[in-house]
Amino acid sequence: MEKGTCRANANIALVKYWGKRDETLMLPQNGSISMTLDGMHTTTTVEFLPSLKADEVTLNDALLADGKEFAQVVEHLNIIREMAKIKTFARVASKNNFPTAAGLASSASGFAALSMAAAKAAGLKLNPQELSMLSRRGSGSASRSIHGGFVEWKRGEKSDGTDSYAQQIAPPSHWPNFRMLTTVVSTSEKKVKSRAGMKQTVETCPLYPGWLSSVNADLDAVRSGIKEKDFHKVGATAEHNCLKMHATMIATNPPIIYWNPATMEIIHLVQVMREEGVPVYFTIDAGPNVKVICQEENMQDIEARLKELSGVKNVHVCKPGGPAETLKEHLF
Ligand code: 2P0
Repeated sequence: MEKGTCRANANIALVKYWGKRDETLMLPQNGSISMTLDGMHTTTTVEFLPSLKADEVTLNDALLADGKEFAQVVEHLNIIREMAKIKTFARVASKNNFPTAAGLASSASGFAALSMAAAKAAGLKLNPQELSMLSRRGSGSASRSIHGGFVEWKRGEKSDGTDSYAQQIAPPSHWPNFRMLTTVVSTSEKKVKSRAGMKQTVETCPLYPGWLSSVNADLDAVRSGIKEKDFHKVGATAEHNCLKMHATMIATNPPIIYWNPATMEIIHLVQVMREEGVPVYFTIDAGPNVKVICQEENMQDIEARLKELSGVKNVHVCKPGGPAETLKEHLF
């Protein structure tokens, strides 16, 4: 069998995925919309080798020993082996080009690259819709990293998940001056992982029904805002959507508070800049790092103002990026 090597970019949600309706099939309670990030990617090579006695996985050149990460990769390879009707173990090498501490979720780019590379190595011919559904099984947000530009992951209605996959809303060329500045305020590992945090929210948060009943309006606004290139509509809706998600986290029992003082400093600065007339908004995922949303013409000033804050360790500038792709050069 041949080797498969693929590369997928990370993504940041403008309308968030928060909560599952099926934890095995990784089906979401609500749809979500993201921007794929240019140049923040994972590259993965997979080869199924009859000589192996077990799967062998390296991440950033370090062998993954038994542990949660290794188990998740093996579980995902099992899904692909079942689809391809093979029993062969695989060698997997995966590398992120962004620092793991950059405040970006590597599970989205990681499971998209792994799905595409392993499907290719197993001889499966999957279309983007099937690849998105396969990536979803590894990590929900990975379903969106198959596509470039602005992407919507449909909630779907069916219990077998066959209608829950991501589709492109617009390619990167549609809105090339859209920018996402990822500010790093903390590099320590978060106490509550997204998977556990969303489960606890669904199970214990009295505000969660409010989240669900308002998210479709946010999806409509961000989807049409992207099509119309209405920066204010997209930014304001994304910011409000993120605050609603964090409100559900905070009102969960026990509470999950991902923010730290530097997070608040950035939120305040964004509000001050907006009062000064600068079109700028923020979004925050399951952690303290803030992603600042702006357009290229205001980017340099905003970046400089962010770097003046004592709590900001680093700022990474991202444009809309391309889809997951197959590479000819392998990692081994
Ligand atoms: C998102 N997050 O839409 C949301 C916003 C975090 C906050 O997708 O359990 O790593 O693997 O499906 O995809 C992070 O959750 O969770 C995430 P699993 P995932 O980007």
